[in-house]
Amino acid sequence: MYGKSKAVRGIGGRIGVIALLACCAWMVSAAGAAVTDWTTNPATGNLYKVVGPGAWQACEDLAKAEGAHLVTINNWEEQQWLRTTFGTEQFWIGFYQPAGSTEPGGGWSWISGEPTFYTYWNGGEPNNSGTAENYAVMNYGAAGEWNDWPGTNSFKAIIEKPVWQVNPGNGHLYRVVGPGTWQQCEDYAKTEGGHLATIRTDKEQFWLWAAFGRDRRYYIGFYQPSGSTEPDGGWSWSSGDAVTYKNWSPGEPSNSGGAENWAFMNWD
Ligand SMILES: [Ca+2]
Ligand SMILES: [Ca+2]
Ligand SMILES: [Ca+2]
Repeated sequence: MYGKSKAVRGIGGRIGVIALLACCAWMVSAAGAAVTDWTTNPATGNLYKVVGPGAWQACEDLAKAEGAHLVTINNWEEQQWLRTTFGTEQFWIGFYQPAGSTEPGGGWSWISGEPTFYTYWNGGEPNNSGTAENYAVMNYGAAGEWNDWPGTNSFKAIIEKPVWQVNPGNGHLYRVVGPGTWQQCEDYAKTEGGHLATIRTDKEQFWLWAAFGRDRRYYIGFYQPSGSTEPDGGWSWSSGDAVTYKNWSPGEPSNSGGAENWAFMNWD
């Protein structure tokens, strides 16, 4: 299990890293119920289906009744999977512009609360054409690009339900979020009652590899508070747990680019 995986270098400072969220053992897992009308996206593990047609808020209300939200499109892979799976008609997605935002591009947010990182607007959109175009569809453009429409328009909608994986070794729940900055992902984790993943033992590290793979980088909850001695002073878990395990790649932490204060797994 210690075999070195293929390193994926060159992540670049502009690119957000996917994060592993861990949640408390007392949270009830939604898994287990036989749900036949949902489709699982193997890349995210989450469940998706089409509801509506209806106004944007009416579709979000349908989603909430199912423990879901209108879909959050986190990256190009998810965008393409949705189009391949559900087709090319215009669907409401969970992207919206809160009242008072600067038009036409200000304030766009995911109703799930996930970090806003990836967008795929059609050329010239969002344009707030007419009045109050504050809600987004996918598949407006020929390649699936997004448009802002008034929320009173009627479209079908794609909804997305998060699926947590249970680590039988500790009873904790985990899922992938992002991409986003470390802080964005940690803030989102807190809204779910958790934190970025804490790795306390080699067993927990191995389970994360088995569950989420070694070929993508994931932020974990390890960080270096400001004012710490570089490069290895002060490293702490955002959960507040004691530091009982470290799995730095040789030569890390290096602070090589300056201000390297947040850790991800699967560097090597
Ligand atoms: Ca998503
Ligand atoms: Ca608008
Ligand atoms: Ca528009």
